[in-house]
Amino acid sequence: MSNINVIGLGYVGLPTAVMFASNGHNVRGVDSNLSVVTAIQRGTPDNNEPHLNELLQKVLQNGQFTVSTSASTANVFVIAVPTPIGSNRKPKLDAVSEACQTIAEHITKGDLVIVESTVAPGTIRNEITLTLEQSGLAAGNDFSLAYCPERVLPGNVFKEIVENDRIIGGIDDKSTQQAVALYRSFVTGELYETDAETAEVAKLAENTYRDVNIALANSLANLSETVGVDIWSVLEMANRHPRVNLHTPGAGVGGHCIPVDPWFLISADPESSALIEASREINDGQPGIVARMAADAIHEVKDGRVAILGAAYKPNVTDARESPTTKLIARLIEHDLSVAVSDPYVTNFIPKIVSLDAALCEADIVILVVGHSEYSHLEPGRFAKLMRGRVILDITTTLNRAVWEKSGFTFLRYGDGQSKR
Ligand code: SAJ
Repeated sequence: MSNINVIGLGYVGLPTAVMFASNGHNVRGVDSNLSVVTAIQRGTPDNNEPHLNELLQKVLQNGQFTVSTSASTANVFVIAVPTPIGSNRKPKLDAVSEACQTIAEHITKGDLVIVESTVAPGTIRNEITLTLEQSGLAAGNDFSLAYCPERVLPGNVFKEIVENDRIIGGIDDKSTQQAVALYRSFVTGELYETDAETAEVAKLAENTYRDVNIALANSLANLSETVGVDIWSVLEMANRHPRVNLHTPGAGVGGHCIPVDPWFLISADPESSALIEASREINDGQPGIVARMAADAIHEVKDGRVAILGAAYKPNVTDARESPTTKLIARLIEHDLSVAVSDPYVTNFIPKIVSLDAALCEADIVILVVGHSEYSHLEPGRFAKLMRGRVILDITTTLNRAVWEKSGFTFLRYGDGQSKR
C-alpha cells in the first residue's frame, strides 16, 4: 500500500486517483482549482464519465481518497495535468512545471514520481528531472521517475484504465520496476517496460496515427463528394479487407489530445514531420468545408440562420475542448450566417448553448455535427414546426435520409457524393 498524491484531477487524474484508492492505496487528489476540488468533495465532478460517480462516492466515504488544493508528503506523486500547445504550436509545460515545483517541496528520499501527462520527447529526462531536483535530491539516486502515458478513451475510461496495456518508461531500471509494481495493483493489461524517451514517442505516435488516419478519411470523403460516390459505402467496402481500417470522416478533429499531440512531434523534428503537419492542416480545414456546404445549400436565403446540433468534441461527452463546432461557427459567420447551438451534454460553450427548440426556431438549415445517441430519435415533425427552411445537413450517419425526405426536407449527408450526381 502506498501514500499517493495525484496532481491534476481532470479526466485522467480523477479516474486514476479513484482507481488507486479503490485498490488499497491512500490517495490525496490535488488540484489548484478550488471549484474542481469542491465539486469532487461533494461527489459531483464536472465529468459524465460512466461509473465515475459511484466509484468516487465509495472511496470518499471509506476515507481512501481525500481531495485538496495543496499537496502533502507521500511515497508516490502522479502528475496528470494538461499539456496544451501555445499559439506558436509548441508544447506549453506550465502546468507540469508547477506540479513538479509542488512535488519538489514535498518529495523525500526513496519516493517515486510518475508522469501521465503527454510530453514532448526528452521532457522527462531533461526538464522534469531538473525541476524535481530543485528539492536538493538527485533523480535516480534519491528518487525514482517514470513516464506512464495515459491511454484511456473518454467515455470508456474505467474499462480501459484497467484492461489496456500500458507503457512504462523509467529514467532507470529501478524507476521502471517501481512504477510497474504500482500499476500492477489495478491494471490487468500488459505493462511494457522501456525507457522514458521511447515511452514519450510511443504515446505521441498513438495519437498521431489516429490524426493522420482521420485526415485520410476526410480526404477520401472530400474526394467522394467530387467524384460522386458515397464515402460511407466506400468505408464499409474497403474495411472488409483484412488489413485495412479506414477511420471516419467528420467536421474536424477535437478534444485536447489528438489535435494537439501531433504538434509535439512536429516541434521535435519539423523536417521529418511533413505528413503529420499536412494531416493537421487537412483536419483543421474540415469545418470550412462543412460551412461551405451549408452556405451553398441556402445561398438563396437572405440573413440565413443555422441551427447546429452538437458542441461536444465527440459523441456522448460533456467535453467541448477544441470542438470542431467552434471553428465551424467562425466559418459560418464568415458566410454571413447567424448561428444557434444546441447540445444535450455541453453546458459551457461560446455562444451559449440553447435548447433544441430554441436552436430550431426560424432556422433555415440544421447541421448535425456530433452523433450523440439522443439525435437518432429526432422527429422531422418537430423540426418542420419550428424551422423557417427545410434543409438538413448530416455530417454523421445518425439520421435516416428516407424519413426526412418523406417529411419534405432537403437532406444532405456529408461525403455521400449526392450533390454531384
Ligand atoms: N474522430 C474522427 N474520426 C474518427 C475518430 C475520431 O473524426 O474515426 C474525431 C472525434 O470526433 C474527435 C476526435 O477525432 O473530435 C478525437 O476523438 P477520439 O475518440 O479519436 O480520441 P480522444 O481524443 O477522445 O482520445 C484519444 C485516444 N487515443 C487513441 O485512440 C489513439 C485515447 O486513447 C487517448 O488516451 C486520448 O486521446 C489522450 O488523452 O491522449
